[in-house]
Amino acid sequence: MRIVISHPKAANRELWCAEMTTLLPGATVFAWQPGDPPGQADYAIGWHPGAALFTAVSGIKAFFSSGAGVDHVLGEPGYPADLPLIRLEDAGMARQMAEYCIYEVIRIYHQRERYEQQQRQHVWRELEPPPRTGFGVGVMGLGVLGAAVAGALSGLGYPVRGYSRSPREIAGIACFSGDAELPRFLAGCRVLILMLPLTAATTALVGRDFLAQLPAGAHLVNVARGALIIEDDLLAALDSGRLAGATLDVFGQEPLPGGHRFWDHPRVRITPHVAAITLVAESARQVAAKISKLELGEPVSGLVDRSRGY
Ligand code: NDP
Ligand code: OXD
Repeated sequence: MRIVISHPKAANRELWCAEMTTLLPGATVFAWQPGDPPGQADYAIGWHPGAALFTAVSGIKAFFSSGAGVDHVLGEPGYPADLPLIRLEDAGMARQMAEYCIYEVIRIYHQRERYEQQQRQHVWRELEPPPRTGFGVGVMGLGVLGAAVAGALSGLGYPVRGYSRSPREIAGIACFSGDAELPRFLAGCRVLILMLPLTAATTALVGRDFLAQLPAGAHLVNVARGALIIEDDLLAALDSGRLAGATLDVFGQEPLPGGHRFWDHPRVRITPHVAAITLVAESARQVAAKISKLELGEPVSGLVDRSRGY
């Protein structure tokens, strides 16, 4: 069996090659990047595969995304229409996501930014905490990662509400779904965490009308994909103070250009797409187990439905 690794970062290519060689000792694992000679492989693993991979390397039976999202693959017009696409499911990302979101929610609930401001001004003043029961935290997207984030926040006693495409039932979470329930969901979110995949239905979902349905003074946390948001509309809501803050891990253009207004906006907190990074050793174990199943003709989970886009 031959496995090709295609990743824009050389260090990741090397790591994936080493891990997969150890896990599947009978396989020949090799890295490929544009400009390399053509070859043959049974499976491909990677991030942002260019169209060239699929013309240069023949025989690929399935492509494994080295991330949870698959927009980097489906946005590639050269990706063969009938090639099965399998994504990472958790693989150590759920805990990272939960920690990232808990950290943000706790900072917001406990008004840490205001205390930091007071410290700079040498002000000793106790601030009234908002009533916990009214501090609704919304998680939009209740999949593998969203459900983990919602569960972790609920475990800390925050009143958590979740939103998904199809109806869900999760103990302790008020679940909403579908277009008709979106206004009611948004109206109860003092903090809204975006955990949706980027698809045709979610692109530019978060615009002026959407943001206007959040309570005044709400915070937005985007750990999903930048293109979910219409940036000018978000900036307008932040400029006016209607939205109290935004924590952004992902952006329409990454790296975020140096001159972008987000960088210096007093209500924006930025991290460079690190909310949940791919842990290669753990991810490789998941992919190797799935390849072994496919070789036995068994079904695997994490198969992307191309018509839904996730
Ligand atoms: P899943 O596919 O497991 O879950 C997706 C969830 O979104 C499901 O609950 C689904 O609904 C819901 N959903 C999809 N489309 C819509 C829609 N149009 N309206 C409402 N709900 C919708 O994904 P994961 O939880 O594994 O990952 C989520 C995303 O997180 C990834 O796609 C990726 O973009 C991002 N990510 C970001 C990282 C970072 O470091 N910033 C790291 C890893 C992932 P339903 O339940 O009905 O199917
Ligand atoms: C992912 C990501 O989708 O890192 O895994 O964004």
